[in-house]
Amino acid sequence: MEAAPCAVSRPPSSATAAVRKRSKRSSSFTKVRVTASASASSQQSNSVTLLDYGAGNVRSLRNAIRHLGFHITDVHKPEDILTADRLVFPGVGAFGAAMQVLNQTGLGEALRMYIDKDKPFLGICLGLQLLFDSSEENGPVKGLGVIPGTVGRFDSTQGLIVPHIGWNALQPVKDSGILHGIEGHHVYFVHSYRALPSEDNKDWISSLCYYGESFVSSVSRGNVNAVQFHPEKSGAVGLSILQNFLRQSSSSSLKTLVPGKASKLAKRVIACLDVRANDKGDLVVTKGDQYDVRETTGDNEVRNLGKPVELAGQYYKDGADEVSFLNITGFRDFPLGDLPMLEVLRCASENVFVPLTVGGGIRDFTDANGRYYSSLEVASEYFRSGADKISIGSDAVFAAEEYLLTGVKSGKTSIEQISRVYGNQAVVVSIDPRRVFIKSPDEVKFKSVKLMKPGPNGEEYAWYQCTVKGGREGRPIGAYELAKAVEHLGAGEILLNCIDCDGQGEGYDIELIKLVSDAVTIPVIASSGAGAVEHFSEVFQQTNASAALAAGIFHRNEVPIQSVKEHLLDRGVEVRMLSMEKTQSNQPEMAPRGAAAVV
Ligand code: 1PR
Repeated sequence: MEAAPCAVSRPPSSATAAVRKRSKRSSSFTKVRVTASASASSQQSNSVTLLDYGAGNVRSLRNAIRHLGFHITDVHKPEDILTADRLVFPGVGAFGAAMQVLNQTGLGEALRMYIDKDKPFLGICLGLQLLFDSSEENGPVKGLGVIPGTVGRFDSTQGLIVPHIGWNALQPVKDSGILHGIEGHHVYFVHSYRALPSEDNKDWISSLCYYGESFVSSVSRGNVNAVQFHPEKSGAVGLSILQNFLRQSSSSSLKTLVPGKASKLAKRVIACLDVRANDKGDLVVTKGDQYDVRETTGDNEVRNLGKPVELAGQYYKDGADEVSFLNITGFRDFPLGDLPMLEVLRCASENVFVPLTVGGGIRDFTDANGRYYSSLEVASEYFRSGADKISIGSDAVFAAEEYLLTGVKSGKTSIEQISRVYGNQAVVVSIDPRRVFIKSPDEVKFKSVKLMKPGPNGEEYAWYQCTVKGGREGRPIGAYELAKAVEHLGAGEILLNCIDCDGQGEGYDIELIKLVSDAVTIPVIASSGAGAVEHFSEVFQQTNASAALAAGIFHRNEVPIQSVKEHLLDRGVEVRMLSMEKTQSNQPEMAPRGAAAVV
């Protein structure tokens, strides 16, 4: 079913209705005997069949396919696979759970038959891994057995940051139609498991990618293709790959990109939108000074810097590698009652083809009618609305405190619940620390740093006290301790803010970012304080941050995202640049608007 047109307004339905409306697709498959004599296809030429077994968010992929002018037909039973003209299989969730669904419903057998017949197929992410013999993820678990080899986890024992999240470069090893011209361009990966190249599977491999080792980033044989990265989240480059598959282009009509210079995992530049309702009840993008978002003059209104969907679209076109939405009053409102926020996400995801993160209010909740919602249900609603990752703030602090107190993983915290179902790469923990100056590290039990610049009373050290509820309440835990605890609980990434630096434009808190990014082996996003392009190179050159997030300078149009990236390139920091499609004028290919623009 096509989505209703986007308009962010207060919908009439209640939160409960929104939760009830959730798709039950995962349980709707019935086991049907698969025969090779399934009826001939009646698909239209602009129709693509999507195998979504209901284990996670494939909204972005649906949006990308529709954006390219194609109509989606969903698979409900194994025969739908056999009658497909072209099939896209975006594997989501864990390998074992996916294989269980495929085996129980007969879809796995149908998939094997479809692939055997060499019909047009595109597997994405887990959709590539499932083609292999087996996976070590919670296993070993047997896969579809189409490609020889075992899928294993990246090795983080030597300090490699896992999950592998971000924009990395492909090294094509053979000419595969859909990857035409991809060499030198970045595409977006997010995964902890990978398949390795071997003698047995070398005929399948169409490209490799380097991350600590060379792993299989795409396979291709005849009409069967699969990619480890996410084309639907890889901006214009990814859309051109999808389009090459969907159009089943002859080699003469394949999209060609101007050669890029990508060679390795890029540092990411993230635009952040702090969102809340203003005093009139409209959802606006706001921005604080040390978390105070009210104007200091007049009626002390909530600072209004624009409309969330519009700004997200603009930042995508400007080259942001990710866009984050933080619902900054989510801690006091029930997020599923905040339907405009879900609507913002739904609308933004229709035109933004880079990853979207959303945070604010993710926790277990009991509403006024006594209905209990788990944090997993809250997060699921965000994923269904278009989020690729969710970000947990206050609730992660309480979870970490509990874990450090008991030393036991209860399995019930929001981090554990959500990462178990969606994978740890989908769970970001947002930390809101405030600097506390001390004269000696012995004054506190928390890890402190020696300051480059002494505190107001000559203090030489500081520790970083975590806060909850948007900085309103300090907690007895430091940023270092919290980061390590949430990594153990299953967080896949850390968004590291700093209340002291927020909105000040004087640069990131290098001491804090170094402290945390040296302590964990999951990616750390540096946040708070960017005011000039030099602040970005400083944070990447002096710390292990994988990404740098900024808000104020982008909202106030002080520095365009492209200038940040050009500066970083100039300083030898690898970043993703907007791709150029080979046209007569060689204009940069921005986000294509509808199929006509990209044909
Ligand atoms: O606690 O799970 O409900 O999540 C609430 C989320 O909202 C947290 O991620 C928290 O960081 C965020 N938040 C709460 N209150 C505020 C506030 O500003 N009053 N915003 C807030 C946090 C910090 C950054 C900001 C950077 C960059 N904003 O997101 O965008 O500091 O700004 P800059 O480049 O202008 O310096 P929960």
